[in-house]
Amino acid sequence: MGTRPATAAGEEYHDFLVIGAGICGIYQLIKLREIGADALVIEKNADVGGTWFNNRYPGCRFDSESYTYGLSFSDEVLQEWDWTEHFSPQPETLRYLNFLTDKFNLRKDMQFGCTVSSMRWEESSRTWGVALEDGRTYRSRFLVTALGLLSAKTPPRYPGMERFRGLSFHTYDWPHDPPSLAGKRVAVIGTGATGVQVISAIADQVGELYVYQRRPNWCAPLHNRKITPEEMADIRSRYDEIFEKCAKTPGGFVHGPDPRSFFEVPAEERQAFWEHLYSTPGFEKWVGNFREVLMDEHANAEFTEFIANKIRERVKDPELAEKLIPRDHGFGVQRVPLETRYFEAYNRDNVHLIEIEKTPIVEITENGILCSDGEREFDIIVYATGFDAVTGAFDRIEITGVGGQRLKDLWDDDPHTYLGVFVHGFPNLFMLAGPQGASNSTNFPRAIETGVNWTTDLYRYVLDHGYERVEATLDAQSQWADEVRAMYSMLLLRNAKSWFTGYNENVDGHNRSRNLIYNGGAPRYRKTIEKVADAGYTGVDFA
Ligand code: NA7
Repeated sequence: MGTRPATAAGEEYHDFLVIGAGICGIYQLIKLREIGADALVIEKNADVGGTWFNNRYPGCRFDSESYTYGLSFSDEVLQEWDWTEHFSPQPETLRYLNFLTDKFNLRKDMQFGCTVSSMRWEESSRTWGVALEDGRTYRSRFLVTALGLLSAKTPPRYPGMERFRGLSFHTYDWPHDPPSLAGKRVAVIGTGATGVQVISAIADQVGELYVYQRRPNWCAPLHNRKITPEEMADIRSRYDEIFEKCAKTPGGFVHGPDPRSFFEVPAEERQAFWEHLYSTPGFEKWVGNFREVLMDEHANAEFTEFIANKIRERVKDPELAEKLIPRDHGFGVQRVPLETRYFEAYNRDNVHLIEIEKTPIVEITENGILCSDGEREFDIIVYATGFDAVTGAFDRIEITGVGGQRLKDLWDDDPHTYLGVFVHGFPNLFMLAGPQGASNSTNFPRAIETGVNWTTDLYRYVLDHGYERVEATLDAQSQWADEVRAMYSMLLLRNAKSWFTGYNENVDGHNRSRNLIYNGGAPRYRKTIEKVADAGYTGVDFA
């Protein structure tokens, strides 16, 4: 790296500063070391793990196959690590990330307890100044964000929440020393992927469980099971094949769309196919379905009815079953929560459903929750109300670029990026899980590996040429925004009120759709970024 820029007293300098020590930051540090770069990772938590460090609620686990979630870059790691369940539970995933960290001795280039409050571009030195909440400061030539897609929790904004005398927390903050649930009166607000996992896991542990449901979700069975040693040996022998399959599917999973057209397959055969899908593990029923299910209203309606009937079969009380069936959106246009006996939980006497669209929550009281039909008392209230997805983690930091432009203001209307990696006006800032990138719509680590390999090649190119300033052009960014917008328009999810469209009523200004994610699929994204690199990084200016 060229000359070291001047730093203020007490300021720590590194050529690369990576923010976040989740799977993304971990992999980026490994790759930065490979190219001999001077890099430091700073992380707000007390240790590595990101999502898997924070989310410790009961039932928290992968919805993607464990062996497709692990990083593929090291044969040694693949050979050494054993997954014990097809869909790994949180403690095991956190152990995996610690295993990686220890194996590559990463902690020596990581600092914990670093909550970043601001990141400011300084044009005169072509560096970034980063300040922490506790006053510590850093300076770097290049800044890499690995902030996570779902790391900015959004509790609801009910009056009186601070008054509640029992225990209450967002699922992201489930206490590391978990509270006893035995015999407790527990409320869970929210029925997204998180709420569904919590509800299923605790229904038989608590005294009484009240589920406060705003809108039901289309859930489908996970079909998790243990991985036997023989199965693990088989998986190990097939890793190349598994990762190759993931590389070819739009979602980066082992599941790819059925090659047949919905319209070519006779109705009876479709039903038989769906019965089969419903019995298979993981996201097969979502992303292994006919493509038209996610693109065509008629095809979507038919599969949606198939799933509604499954709910009717599984929930004993027919009236209750109808309440658990979504009415405002079809299957798969929002993130599909995968579940283990979720619907059966409602057959238990101690589980009760409160439809808050019919009897809205008025306030949280000292003793519980007051709805329009009266108050219920609780020992524990769990807010499973989701996240300010993708941009939330950026918005919580004061990020200023060229001429003092605030990133939050720039993205206020809609996020703008080039390839999900760059933002014009914010030189030397590389986003590993930024808006409009492929990681947010696919199996995260698969996309991260692609993205980090690509950015690492870019860093090498920059270092080899002695460049000190890298910035995407406005033109390239506008074209990318158009492409992202066009892809939304092809999918039924464009109309959904979910984090896929950046919709979140708990955040000012986010109760509308935004073009947050890249929906073109992993292979197409990979092809695009490879083409950009092969052509000498089109759309990027170097100085
Ligand atoms: P989600 O999927 O955004 O779900 C949030 C849930 O909380 C959903 O059921 C919401 O109802 C409900 N919600 C949100 N705000 C409120 C308020 N104010 N009152 C009542 N209910 C509310 O987040 P998750 O944490 O479940 O999942 C996030 C991702 O984590 C998931 O996609 C996986 O990738 C892992 P709504 O449906 O909006 O009516």
